Amino acid sequence: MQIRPFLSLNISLAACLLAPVAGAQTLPKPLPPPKSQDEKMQWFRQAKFGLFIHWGLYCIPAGEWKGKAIPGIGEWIMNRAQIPVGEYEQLAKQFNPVKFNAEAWVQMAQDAGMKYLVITSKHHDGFAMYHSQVSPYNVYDATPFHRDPLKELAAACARHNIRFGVYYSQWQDWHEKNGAGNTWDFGPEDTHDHDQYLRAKAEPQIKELLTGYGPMCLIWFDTPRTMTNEEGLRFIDIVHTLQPATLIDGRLGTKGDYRSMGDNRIPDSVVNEDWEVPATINHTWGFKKDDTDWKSPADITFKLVDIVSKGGNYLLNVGPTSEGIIPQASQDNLRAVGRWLKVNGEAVYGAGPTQFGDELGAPDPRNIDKSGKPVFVQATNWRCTTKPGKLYLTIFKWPGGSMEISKVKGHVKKAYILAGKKSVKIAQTGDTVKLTLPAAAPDPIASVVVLEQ
Ligand code: H79
Repeated sequence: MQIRPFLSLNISLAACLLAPVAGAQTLPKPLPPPKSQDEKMQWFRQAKFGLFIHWGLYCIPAGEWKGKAIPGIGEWIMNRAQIPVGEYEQLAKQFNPVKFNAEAWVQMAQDAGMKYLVITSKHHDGFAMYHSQVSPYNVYDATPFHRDPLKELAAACARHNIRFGVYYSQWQDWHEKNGAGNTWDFGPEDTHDHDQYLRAKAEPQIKELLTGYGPMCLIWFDTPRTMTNEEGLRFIDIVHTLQPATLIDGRLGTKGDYRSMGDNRIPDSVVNEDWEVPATINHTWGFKKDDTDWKSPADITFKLVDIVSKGGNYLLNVGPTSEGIIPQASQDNLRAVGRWLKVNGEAVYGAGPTQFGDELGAPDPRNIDKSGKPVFVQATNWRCTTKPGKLYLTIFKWPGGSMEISKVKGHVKKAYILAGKKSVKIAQTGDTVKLTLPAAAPDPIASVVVLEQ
């Protein structure tokens, strides 16, 4: 019959339009192998700002166990409260985040001006947040939710042109007797057969993630501890075989594609290699109900521009609740950063580090730390980011009237305020450029002055 192809086409079209809800998700094919390391890193160097998401069973206790507040980061509650596997597992039966909406999360990332998204596929607690065939201890098989949120997020990211990646804790696994970290159930670490764990769970799960979720922009490994170089290379081999374009972070226990700084550790000065800093928006990664100390839009914007001016990327975390909601304050603050980026993003995306350095701060010789080194005192007036022929001065503390920049390399032809392209008068003497500025700051968060050379 002639009509059949039309019918099936219409059905698949309808399925595609209804895709935001659970069920069949359309995912693009993985990317072709990059021709060089530069080509492989290209998107990462452009992106600069990513959304980290820590979501797992720990969002249910949300920092409290049996009526007691458990100090420290929320996703560590199983460890900090020494919860036996048999008890912690019971949380899965309660996990039913009916308000989860992949489309809404990805829309928020886009509104915030973020270009990639990295979500916990399995944290140290061992619970897979996707439909794994390797272990039934996963969100699809062990919970009443019975959906695969990673598949829904990967599809939403593809629709919004946001790159999708996963966090995977490859060494610690507090649910398995051979995983690292759980000594309260499984005894001392030297009785765990870590290599067996890698072969039986971590490696097969990484293979699943690289085959069922479309293009994986990166895998964010964490806490390699005593992992060997040889064990790290086995993961690299899997990634290179299945998705050669996927980046590997700096915490695999062997060399990755870029350097990962410590959690919330922004370096004091320029680091001349590809790097990223993972950071919290309050003081926890996984949701904690009593942590409401949110970083403000101005603070996040400063940290973003500061990081870009030092050559890095900012992977900023949110911790959704057990209902599937990203806390409203996180959403509001991120969207405010996004509004700033809509106007000033040219100074951030694809921008290189400062050509100065003195504006970053200086060590204080009168203040010596425990290791005998002078403590670095950060300056916060302005930052510089660069593109060929352009210097972007993002000014956080508006000087009012005028500003002098010294050690400028080369001749500055013209200057203007990025928002509205309003021209700024310049006078250059040698390597010093004097800018005549409006008395009041054009933007309450920060204003960008562009110097063209
Ligand atoms: O996923 C996030 C953290 O859970 C993870 N890395 C980021 C991205 C991470 N794993 N380990 N660490 C960070 C270092 C953890 C240190 C501590 Fe603790 C956890 C300090 C307090 C709780 C371990 C347990 C050391 C003291 C108690």
